[in-house]
Amino acid sequence: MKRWLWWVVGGVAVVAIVVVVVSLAGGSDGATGMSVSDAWSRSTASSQTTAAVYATVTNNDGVKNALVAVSVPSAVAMSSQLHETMTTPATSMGGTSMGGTSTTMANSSSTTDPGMTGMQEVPSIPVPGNATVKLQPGGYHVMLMDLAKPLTKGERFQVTLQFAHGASKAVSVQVK
Ligand SMILES: [Cu+2]
Repeated sequence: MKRWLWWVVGGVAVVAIVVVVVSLAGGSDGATGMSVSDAWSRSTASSQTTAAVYATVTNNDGVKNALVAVSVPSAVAMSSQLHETMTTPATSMGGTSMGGTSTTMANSSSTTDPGMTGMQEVPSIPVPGNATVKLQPGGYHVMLMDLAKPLTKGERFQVTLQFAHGASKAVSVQVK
């Protein structure tokens, strides 16, 4: 191979390495190392006073983190909470579980009938290191309480997610 060609190959290699290093630095940039994507909510009927927000939360760091709080503009809702949806096992009817487990939803006004779905507020949503946690129907979600007005399909609003480690993150939520 001609000498000048080696210089070209070498040059390309150097450029490639620089690009990789720069993009890696960019990936771990965000003060928290957390990224949030696909934030969405269902449109609501005028009679609805609450709504759930779903999203994909990714921890780009090797250190475990957690979603610990969420805030929402008062123009959207009065307050917001972290929730977990749970289905009561139909087999628990008759109560083979003594005490403990049956008290988990005692504070919830949601139904706790066996086989029915209820939800409760949780203090935090854990996000293990280098892992992705999905806030999705049937699982974790952000609950908007006392909506200021119905959520209309196509509109967007912002919520701010607060993580245990690092800065908070403003997220644009798409109403579907
Ligand atoms: Cu909820």
